[in-house]
This record gives sequence, C-alpha cells and structure tokens, in this order.
Amino acid sequence: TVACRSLATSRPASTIARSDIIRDNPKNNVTDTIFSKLGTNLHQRPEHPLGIIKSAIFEYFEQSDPGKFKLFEDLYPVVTTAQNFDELLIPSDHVSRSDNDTYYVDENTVLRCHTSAHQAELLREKHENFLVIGDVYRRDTIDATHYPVFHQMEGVKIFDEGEQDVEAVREDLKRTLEGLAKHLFGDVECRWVDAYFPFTDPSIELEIFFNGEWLEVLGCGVMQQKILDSNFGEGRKAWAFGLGIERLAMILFDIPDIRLFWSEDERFLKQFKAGDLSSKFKSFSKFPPCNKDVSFWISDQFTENNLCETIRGIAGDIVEEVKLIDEFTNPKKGKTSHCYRIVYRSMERSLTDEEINDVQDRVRSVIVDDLGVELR
Ligand code: FA5
Ligand code: MG
Repeated sequence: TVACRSLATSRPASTIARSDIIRDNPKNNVTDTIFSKLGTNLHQRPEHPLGIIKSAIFEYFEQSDPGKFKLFEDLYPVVTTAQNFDELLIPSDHVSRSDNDTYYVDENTVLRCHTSAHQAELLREKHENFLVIGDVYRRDTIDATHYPVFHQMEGVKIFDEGEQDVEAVREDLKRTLEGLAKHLFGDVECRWVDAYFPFTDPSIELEIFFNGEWLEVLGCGVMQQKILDSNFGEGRKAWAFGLGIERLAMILFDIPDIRLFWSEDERFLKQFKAGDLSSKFKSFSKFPPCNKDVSFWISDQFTENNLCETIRGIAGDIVEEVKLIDEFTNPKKGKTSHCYRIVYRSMERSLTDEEINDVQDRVRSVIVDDLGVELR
C-alpha cells in the first residue's frame, strides 16, 4: 500500500454513483452506456482474458527484475484535467482535450483517457518503478479494434543517478518491451514506428502483425525531463510506456472483436483459464453481418465521434462498425453529404430483420434530432 494517496484516487471505483459522473453541467458528456462500465474492473477477474494478460505481464516484470515494479490496479478512473493533461505537458490546444475526444464530468474533471494520468502523482509519491493497470475512456469511432472503454497498463522505470545516456534508456525500453512481446507471444512479427507524445522524447510505438494488418499495441518513450524533475527530483532519467491491454489479448487469444471482452456469455468466458496463455478463441458460430447505409447532409458541428456515440447509445454492442463510404460537397448549396455504412452483428446470437430495422429507424430519427443532420 502507498502512503499519501491523492484525494482523487482514494476511493474504490465500485462506489461511483451515477450522480458523481452524469451531472447537469454544460461540459458533461458522459452517457449511461459509459457509466454502466465504470467499476466493472474486468482486469481484476483472474479468469477473464484481460486478467490473464495482466498477470502474465506482471509475471514478466517480476521474472526479469524481482520485486522492482510495484503494481497499482485500483486507482480511481475519475481524474482532474491537471492529472490527465497538464502534468503531462499536453498543450492547451491539443485535440485530446476536446470534449469530442474525452469524457468530461465537469470543466476540471474527466474520465481518464490514459493511465499516464497517474504518472505525476506516483512520481511525487517517490515510486521509482511502477505499473498501473486500469480502465480508460475515449470517445472514438467504432470498429473491431476500438471501444470507448478499454484497458491500459502504464509502466515507468527510473534509472540510477549514473545513467544519463538517453540512447541507453531508449535501448533498455525497446529491449524490455520486445522481451515482453516474446514472453506473451513467443515469436511474433513486430515493428517500431516513430511517434509523438507530449510527455516523452523520443517517442515510439510498437505494432504487431495480426489478422493481415499491423496493429498498434503500445506507445512509449523517454520521459520528458521536466516531468521527472518537477515531480520526482532532478538528475535522473526514466522511460515510460502505455500498453493497450485489449489489443494484446486479441493477438494472444485470437479474439476477433473488442466487444467480446464485455460479454457475459459463458460460451466466451469458459474458453479462458487463469494462468493459461495458450487458449485460442473459437467463435460460437458465424453470425452474418447486416449492413445498413445512411446518407445525410452534415451540420456545422457534426463529428464522427458524436455519430458513433449516438449509434452506440441506441444499438449497444450489436453495432460492429461505422464507416464513411461516400462523401461529397455540393458547391452551389455549400452543403456536404456523408454516407455511412453501419454494420450490425451480434457476437452471441443472430439478429432478426425486425430488430435491425427497428434500431436503424431509431438511429435515423435520433441523428436528426440530436446531431442536426438532414437525411437525404
Ligand atoms: C497513450 O495513451 C499514451 N498515454 C501511451 C504512452 C504512455 C506513451 C507512456 C508514452 C509514454 P495511445 O493513445 O497511442 O497512447 O494509446 C496507447 C495504446 O492504447 C494504443 O497503442 C492501443 O493499443 C490502445 N488504444 C488506443 N485507443 C484504443 C481504443 N479506442 N480501443 C482499444 N485500444 C485502444
Ligand atoms: Mg497511438
């Protein structure tokens, strides 16, 4: 246990009340769908694929360096904008701060959009090497590898006073994460790509080849000196990384769609055993997808994230993907038209035409009312 736990993280996530999160505040954009996920803590279920991956990652760090890394797995997911952004040197005009990308409770409070939100406070508490796992929240588009609630693991390692070489720190970071990939997957095709994060420099991302595509699984880099100096103390170097836990679990267990992690269906859950990294997910059966297109003239304030959130609010997890398939501007009218294809499919059962038509009708009317678009 840790001394001087900050106020924001001092309470168990299971005590979150709806009125703590969904408030009558102009900035508030948390939906009931999102509220219903808070406190679920899938990563704390030992038999759940996310819990299995968590233990395997922790085991890797324990084996490489016994006792070195401290694990935090129940830090409160509601944080201040200072924690989520300012303390990480995220500029005031950065897109991730917009309420199109982040869930706001009020002007100064958000659902953390990454586990990096805890870096600065843990450094102030003088932890030198730590791992943080938790649920994170982002407004995003809808497809098989993106979900508005997912899990990340943050890792931070501070080097001893003598070690000042940035290149050596970066090499240690790469070696550590390549070793983790090997621990989890055995041989797997990986590549490093240059990246940008305001809180690390240099910054890189790791991608793994999965289902015919390169899938981004983590971001990392050498911690910005200013973050370390002002929260921990001067004269040290550190690296930090943030892993996408679902992405790793999808690769490891061959899970084709990120919605499955939220399934309570025994046919899904029964396929995994605590401590067993060798399970390969078998679909219960193939349920056919059903495509529905919708075309409309967009309004000025239209965004794809808002569209996706609205559709998710109506369709729940039977929506598999929302993709823009056509776009054009009528120069005379000065209006832009979008056509989106909504793919409906349940991972657990076949959907009836009536059910899909009913959902699609509601989507069509709610986007007019809530997003101000004009159907074509
Ligand atoms: C970050 O969140 C940084 N905080 C990571 C980091 C930590 C960089 C420390 C440097 C130092 P990014 O937004 O790329 O970076 O997300 C990290 C990982 O989360 C991604 O690589 C991906 O695996 C996963 N991820 C991102 N968005 C989603 C999503 N909507 N659904 C599922 N996984 C996601
Ligand atoms: Mg990224």
